[in-house]
Amino acid sequence: MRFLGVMLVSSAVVLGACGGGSKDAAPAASTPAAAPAAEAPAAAGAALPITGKTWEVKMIGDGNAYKFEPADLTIKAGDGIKFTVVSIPPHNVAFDVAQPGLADAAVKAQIDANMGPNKMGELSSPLLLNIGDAYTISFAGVKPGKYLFNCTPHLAMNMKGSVTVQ
Ligand SMILES: [Cu+2]
Repeated sequence: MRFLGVMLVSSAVVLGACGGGSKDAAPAASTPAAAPAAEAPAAAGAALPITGKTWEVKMIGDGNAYKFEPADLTIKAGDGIKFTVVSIPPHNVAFDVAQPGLADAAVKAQIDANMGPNKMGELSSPLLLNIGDAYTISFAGVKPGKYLFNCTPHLAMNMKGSVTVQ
């Protein structure tokens, strides 16, 4: 009995030592736990494919004027828009992240996800460098509303448009 008692005391000492050691490790253990939370926003809003009509918008420049044609479109939920370079590239499609229509973070995340992985930045398509290049955006999963976009290279020349999702 005396021997067993010594064994129990020894175990308690060992456990105590381990307990002290784990305090030092605590900050490291909390770091991995915080990482998934930081990545969560990037996972919000998976891209959804077009389920309805694909509308056509031309991207046009003639040296004096730069425009989307048609500049304003009204589409239905699940539709998409195919933007095609007709003249004087480069053009792109960029949604102003600060516009009132995108105050809803879910809408912003859905459009951004639908714009695919090759964006120049949030809500900003890659530059289309050649005549005939096209870029299609699905508006599936995007709540009804009016969303304004522009062409980054020609924003100063008022190359702007809008899509109203019904
Ligand atoms: Cu342009």
